[in-house]
Amino acid sequence: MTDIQTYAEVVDEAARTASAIPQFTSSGPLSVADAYAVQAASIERRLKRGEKLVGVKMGLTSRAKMKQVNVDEVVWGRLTDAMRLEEGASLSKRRFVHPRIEPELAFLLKAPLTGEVTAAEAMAAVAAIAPAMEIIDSRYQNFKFALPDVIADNSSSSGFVVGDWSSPTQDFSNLGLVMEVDGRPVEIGSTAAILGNPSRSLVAAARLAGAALGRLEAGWIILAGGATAAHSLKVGERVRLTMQNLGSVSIRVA
Ligand code: 0L1
Ligand code: MG
Repeated sequence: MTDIQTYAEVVDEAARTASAIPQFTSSGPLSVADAYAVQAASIERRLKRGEKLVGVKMGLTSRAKMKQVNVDEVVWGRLTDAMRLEEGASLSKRRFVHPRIEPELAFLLKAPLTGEVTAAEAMAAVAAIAPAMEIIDSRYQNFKFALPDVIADNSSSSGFVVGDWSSPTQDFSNLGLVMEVDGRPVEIGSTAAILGNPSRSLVAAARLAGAALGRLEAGWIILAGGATAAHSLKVGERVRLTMQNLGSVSIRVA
C-alpha cells in the first residue's frame, strides 16, 4: 500500500529545499489516483505553512509538451500565492532544481466552476484573460518521470507570472505568441496549440480539478497549459512572452 503522507513529505521537502529526488515509480508502482492524493497532501503541508490556494494549472495540454515529457494525458496541479511572481520580477534560480519556463494563457474566474460544463458555460465564469508564463521545475532527478511521478509533484508547477488582464469576449483561440530570451525568440507558437482552443483546457479544469477540489473558486487563476515546449532557465536571462492582442509579460533570472 502506498504511504501517501510519506511520499507527500518527501516531495514537499524536495521542493522546499530545491533538491532532486529519485522517481517514486523507480521503487514501486504508484497509481494515478494515489499520485493525486500525494499532490493534495503535499500542497496541504504548504497551506499549513501559511500559503493560500489561488488557482490551478493544467498541464500537458499541447502535443509539443506531451512529446517533450513522453506522456499523453492532460494533468493538473495547484497554484498557491507563494508561487506567484510579479510582472518583471527576478526569480532566484537557487530556489529551484532545474527550472524551465513556458508560455501560457491565464483565465481569471468571476464565478465558481465545476463538473461537466460546455465551453460557453465555462467562459461565462471568466472575468478576464491574460498572457502568462509558468515556471515548471520537476523535483525528480534529470527532469525525468512517469505520469504518476509528475502528478505527485504538483505537475511540476513551481511558479507563475501573469500579465495585464483583458476582456475574455475577444477570440483567443488562435493568438500568435513569441517567447524571447534576451531579445532572441526561443519559442514561437499559437494559443491554438493548447488543446486546439484554450477554452477546452478550462473545460478540462472544471471537470478534473473542479471535481477533485469541490469547485474552482471565483478569483482563482487557471493556467491553460504550455503552448510550446519549455525553455531551461539560466542565470542572467530575461524572458519575455508577447501574445497577439494581449500584450507582454516578463521575468528575470538571478
Ligand atoms: O505544465 C505542463 O504542461 C508541465 C506538466 C508537467 C510536465 C513537465 O514538467 O514538463
Ligand atoms: Mg504549464
